[in-house]
Amino acid sequence: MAYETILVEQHDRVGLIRLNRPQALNALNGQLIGELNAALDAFEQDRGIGCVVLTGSEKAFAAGADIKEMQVFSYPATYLDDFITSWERLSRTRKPVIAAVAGFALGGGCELAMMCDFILAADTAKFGQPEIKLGVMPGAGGTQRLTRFVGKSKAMEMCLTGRLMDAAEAERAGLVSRVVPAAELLDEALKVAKVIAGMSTHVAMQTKESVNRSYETTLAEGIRFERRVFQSQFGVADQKEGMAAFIEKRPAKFDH
Ligand code: CO8
Repeated sequence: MAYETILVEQHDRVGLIRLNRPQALNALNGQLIGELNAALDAFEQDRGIGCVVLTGSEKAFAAGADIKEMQVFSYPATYLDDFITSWERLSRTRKPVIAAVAGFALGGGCELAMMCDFILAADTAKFGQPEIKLGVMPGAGGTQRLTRFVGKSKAMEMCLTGRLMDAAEAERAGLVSRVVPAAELLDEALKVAKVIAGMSTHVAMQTKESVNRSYETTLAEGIRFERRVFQSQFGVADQKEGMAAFIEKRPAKFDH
């Protein structure tokens, strides 16, 4: 499929998606989200892909939903068309997805990054939920996911004032896993993604599912879920290979 608003590449077993609307700081419009969803579908179906990296440009991961497109939206059309639901396809990706964020990740851009499994940030990254300045509130998980990442006080301040958070603060607050120099961001993200893609893909997917379960259930239920999945992994060849490789002091060769 030919894309106009994203660039798609494959690096070994890693799928790379770059948001690419430079004239609008990668503002997210319907076309971009449609193309992003199609690229994610393709990577999900491709057995040759074990991990996905989502990134933007040096200046912006994404400066939010496209305000020029949204300006004319009406209610009840947003309700009838279920505006936003299809924008959350990223959060339903079963394979691991890393967000590599440089520059602005604002509004829907911050929400998109938070839908990924973890965020690697460049030292230039700036995160924020400035929707309130536009007379609306975050609509793609910002009030929920940001609160879980950074706690109520900081999330509330950011959503109520629109204040941006720089990379250092985002790391201290637990929004990002690590901060790296901007020039190294993509290489580092691809390196980490290749490590993940080298693992057993089904074990990586089940690990992701289990960590995500911790947000949606009680501790006891989550532990039970983890236990069942862990036990089932002894029925798959990758467990025999991984443990034999350790004992034989050689790299494991997983059956992806
Ligand atoms: N939508 C449309 N166009 C945008 C957007 C945007 N969100 N952000 C920037 N642009 C455009 C500008 O209009 C400008 O275009 P032009 O040259 O034609 O005027 C171009 O990008 C460059 O932008 P600036 O000149 O403003 O660049 P600056 O470096 O001066 O400023 C900022 C950068 C601070 C990022 C500034 O552009 C800004 O404040 N942007 C808007 C940020 C914002 O409010 N984002 C929230 C949008 S609402 C939202 O995201 C709702 C979420 C809905 C769900 C999404 C699901 C994933």
